[in-house]
Amino acid sequence: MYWDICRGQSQIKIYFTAMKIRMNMQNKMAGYLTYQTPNRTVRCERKYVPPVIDGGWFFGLVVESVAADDKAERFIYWFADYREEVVTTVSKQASPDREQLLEMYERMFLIRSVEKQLSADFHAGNLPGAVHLYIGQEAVATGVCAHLSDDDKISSTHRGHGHFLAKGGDPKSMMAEVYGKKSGICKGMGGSMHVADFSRGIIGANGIVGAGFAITTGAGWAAKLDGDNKVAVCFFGDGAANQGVFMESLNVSTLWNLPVIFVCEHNTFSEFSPSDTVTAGQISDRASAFGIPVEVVDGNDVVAVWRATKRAVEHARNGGGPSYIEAKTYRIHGHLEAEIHFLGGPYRSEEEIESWRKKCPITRLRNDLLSSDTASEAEIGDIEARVQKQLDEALKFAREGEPADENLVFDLMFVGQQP
Ligand SMILES: Cc1ncc(C[n+]2csc(CCOP(=O)(O)OP(=O)(O)O)c2C)c(N)n1
Ligand SMILES: [Mg+2]
Repeated sequence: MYWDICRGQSQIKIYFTAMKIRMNMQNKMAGYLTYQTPNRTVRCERKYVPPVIDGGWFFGLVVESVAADDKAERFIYWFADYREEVVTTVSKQASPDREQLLEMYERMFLIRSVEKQLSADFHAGNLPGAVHLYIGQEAVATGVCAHLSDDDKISSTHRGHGHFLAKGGDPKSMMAEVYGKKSGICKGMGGSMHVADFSRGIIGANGIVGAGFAITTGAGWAAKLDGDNKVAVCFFGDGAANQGVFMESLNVSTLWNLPVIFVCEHNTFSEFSPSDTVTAGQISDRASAFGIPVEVVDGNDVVAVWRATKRAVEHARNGGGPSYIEAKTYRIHGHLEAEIHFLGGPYRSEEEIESWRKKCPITRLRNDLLSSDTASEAEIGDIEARVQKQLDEALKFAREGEPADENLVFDLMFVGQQP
C-alpha cells in the first residue's frame, strides 16, 4: 500500500493494491467518505474518516474507481485497521532535492529538444528510416532513470530516444545513429529503433513489441546471480502488455525474486488503436495478481514517477523482488513521424491532443520550480542554453559523420554468411 502526496500537500493519492481499489484523498472532502461502485454511491459518517493529519489538515476520502469490491463495511473496517501505518507512511514521503529537480528538468528538456530536431529533420527528408517520438512522455524515463547508475540495466521499446538519453546516453552518438552514421552508437547499423549502449546499462531499444520483457528478466537474473544489488528496468507500452511474455516475465521474476521493475508507459494508444479497443481490464491488475508492489502514477508528473521508482528500486535493492509501475501519459506526436503520409485520416481528435499538451511534464516542472522559488528564470534559462549548445554539437556531429559501412552487416549481423 502506497501513499503519494502531491505537491502543495492538498491531495493524497492512495493505491490499495491488496483491495484493487484506487482512491483520491482531498482535504475538501473532510467529514465524510464517498464510496463509489459502478452501481451506487455510499456516503459514510465522519467517524469513519481516518485521522490522517498533515500540516494540520484533516483529509477525507473519495473513491475514484473500484475494481471488485462492493462492500462498504469491509472497506471501512479494512481501512481502519491500517490507520497507524497510513499516518507513518505519509510522514515519511521522500522528495527530490533542488539539484535532483534541476537535473531532471535538464534531462527532460534535452529529450524534448533532441526529438523536436529529429521531427524537423524527418519531415525535411533528412532522416533514413522510421522515428517514433517520445514527446509528452519525458517524465517517465527521467523520473525512473534518476535512481539508476550505469550498472543498472534498462531495456527500451521502439520509442527509445527518451530512455537512452535519460539513462545518460550520449546525445551525439545517439543522433549519429539515428542519422545512420558510422560514428553512431551502433555504428549506424541499428538506427532509431535499436539505440543501445552497454557501458551505460542501456541494453537496447527494440522494434519487436514486448521483446524487452524477457531480456530484462534475464538481466534481473544476472544481477541476482552477481549479488551486487543492481536492478533491471523494463520500459514497455500498454500495447506490449498484451504479449504473453509479459505474464511469463512477471511469473519468473516473482518466483525467483528478481530485482526487476516493470514500467508500463500507458499512453492510451497502441499504434492507431485506442487502448480500450485492444486491452481488456486494467493492466495493473495483471501485475497485482502476482502479489508484487503495484503503483499507478501520473506519468506527466516527474516527481510522482520519481517517488514511485524510489520505492520500487529500494524494494529491489533490498532483496524484495520485482515491482510494477504504471505511468499514465500520452504521446503528443503520431505513432511514428511518417504516419501522415499513409494514414487515411486522423484517429484522435485535436481537442484530445491539445488537452494533453496542456499537461506537458516539462512546462509543469518549470512552473513548479518557479512558483516554489526553487529556481529562478535565469537559472532555468542557463539550463536551456546549455541543452541548446549540446544539441547544436550533436546535430553537427550527426550531420557531418560518414555514412554507415554496409559491409558491417557481415561482421555484426550475418556473421559467416557472406554470399
Ligand atoms: C511483435 C510485434 N507486433 C507488432 C508490431 C507492430 N507494432 C509496432 S508498435 C506497436 C504498438 C505498440 O503499442 P505500445 O506498446 O502501447 O507502445 P506505444 O507505441 O504506444 O509507445 C505495434 C503493434 C511489432 N513491432 N512487433
Ligand atoms: Mg501505447
